[in-house]
Amino acid sequence: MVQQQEVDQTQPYSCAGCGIEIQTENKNKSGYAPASALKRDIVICQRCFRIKHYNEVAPVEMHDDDFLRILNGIGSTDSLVVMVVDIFDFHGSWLRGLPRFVGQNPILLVGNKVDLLPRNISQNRVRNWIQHEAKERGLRPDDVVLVSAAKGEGIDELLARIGQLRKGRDVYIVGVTNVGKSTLINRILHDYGAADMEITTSPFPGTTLDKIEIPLEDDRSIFDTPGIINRDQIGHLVSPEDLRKITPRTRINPTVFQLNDQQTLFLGGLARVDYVSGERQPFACYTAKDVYIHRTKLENADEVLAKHHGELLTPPTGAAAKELPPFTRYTFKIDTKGPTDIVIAGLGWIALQGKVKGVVEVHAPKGVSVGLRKGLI
Ligand SMILES: Nc1nc2c(ncn2[C@@H]2O[C@H](COP(=O)(O)OP(=O)(O)OP(=O)(O)O)[C@@H](O)[C@H]2O)c(=O)[nH]1
Ligand SMILES: [Mg+2]
Repeated sequence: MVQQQEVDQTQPYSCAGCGIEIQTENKNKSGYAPASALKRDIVICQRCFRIKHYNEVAPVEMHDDDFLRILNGIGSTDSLVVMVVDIFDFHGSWLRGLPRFVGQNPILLVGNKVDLLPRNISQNRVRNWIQHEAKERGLRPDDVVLVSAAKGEGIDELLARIGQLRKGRDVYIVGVTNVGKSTLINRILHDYGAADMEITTSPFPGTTLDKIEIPLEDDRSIFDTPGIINRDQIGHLVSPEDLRKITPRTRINPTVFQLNDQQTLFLGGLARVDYVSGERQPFACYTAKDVYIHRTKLENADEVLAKHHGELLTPPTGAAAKELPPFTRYTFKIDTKGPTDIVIAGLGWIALQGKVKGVVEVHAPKGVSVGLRKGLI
C-alpha cells in the first residue's frame, strides 16, 4: 500500500521526523539542522535527532493557529479523515469540532492504545461504546476501528477499512496531541513498506509540528498532522516526569476499594474522590500502576492532603507538586441504573457497577476535565 521511497524529493527541506521546515542558521529556533545533515537521504531536525537518540523531552512548541489551519484545510480536499482517540483518555483526547473541519469527507474513528484495556473486555462492546460517545459529541463516523499502534493489533482491519473508505482519495490522520497518530503511521510504514522512514514519536504532547506526507502507490498520500492542543489534557499540566508515571504502559487492572460513605480515595496527589453519601459500594480505580491510591476518612482528607501532597500522595512528585493549579471541586449526585464511570481525564476513571445512589465529590487540579460517563467496561 505504501510506496517505497526514502525521502520526499519534492520537499527535501522538511524534517522527515516532525514535518517542520529545516533551517541551518539558528540553533535555537525550531527546524535547525547542521548543514551537513542536508546531505543525508533522510533529513531530520536537531530536535527530532535528540528525541530519537537521547529520549529527550520535546520542548513543547505550541502553534495552535498553525495546527488549526492545517485541519481547516482538510475541508476543501477530497479525502478520508481518520480521527484517532486515545482509549485510555477518551475524554481528554477527543478532538472537538471535527465535523466543522472535515466538510463532506468520510470519517473513520480509530480508538488507539487498546493494549491498555483489561484482556477480558469485549472489543465489540468497546466499539459500541465509542459509537455511543461519538454520537453524544455530535460525530457520526462511517466506522470505528480499535487498534494498538504500539503493539500492532488491529492494523490489518484498519488498513482494510481505509482501503474501502478512501476510494482512491488521500488520507489525513488527525487528532489531539499524544494519541499515537505518528506511532500508527510508523506501524503502517513498518508493516507495509518503507520501513526505513520513521516519524518522530514521544511520550510528550506536541511532537509532530507540521503536515508529513507519505506517498501511496496510487499517487495519493497519507498525511500525518500535528496534534491539536486540548487544554483539558492532563499532559499539559503535569511535569514530564509525572506524565510518565500517570501514563499506563501495560494493561490496566483495576484496584477495587469497598467504600463506605464518608470515605475518600486519593489518586496520588492529583485527584481526590470523596464518597459523601450512599450505600457501601465497590469503587474500581483504573489508573496507571504508579499512581498510588490512598484511602482515608473524609474528615481527615484535608489534613492528609496538606501533609502528604507530593510525598505519600504521589504523583505529583516533590517540587512538581507546587506547580500544579489548585484543586477545583465537582459534585455529582449519582443515581445510576447501569455501569457508570467517574472520569478524571488523563488520570483514569473509577467504575461504579450496577445501581448506585449517592453523592460523590471529586477534587482535581483546575483545568483537568472531570465528569460522569456510561461505563466503558
Ligand atoms: N500503550 C500504547 N501507547 C501508545 C500507542 N500508540 C502510541 N502510544 C504512545 O503514545 C505516545 C504518543 O505517541 P505519538 O505517536 O508521538 O502521538 P501523536 O498523536 O503523533 O502526538 P503529536 O505528534 O504530539 O500530536 C508515545 O509515548 C507512544 O509510544 C499504543 O497503541 N499503545
Ligand atoms: Mg505526532
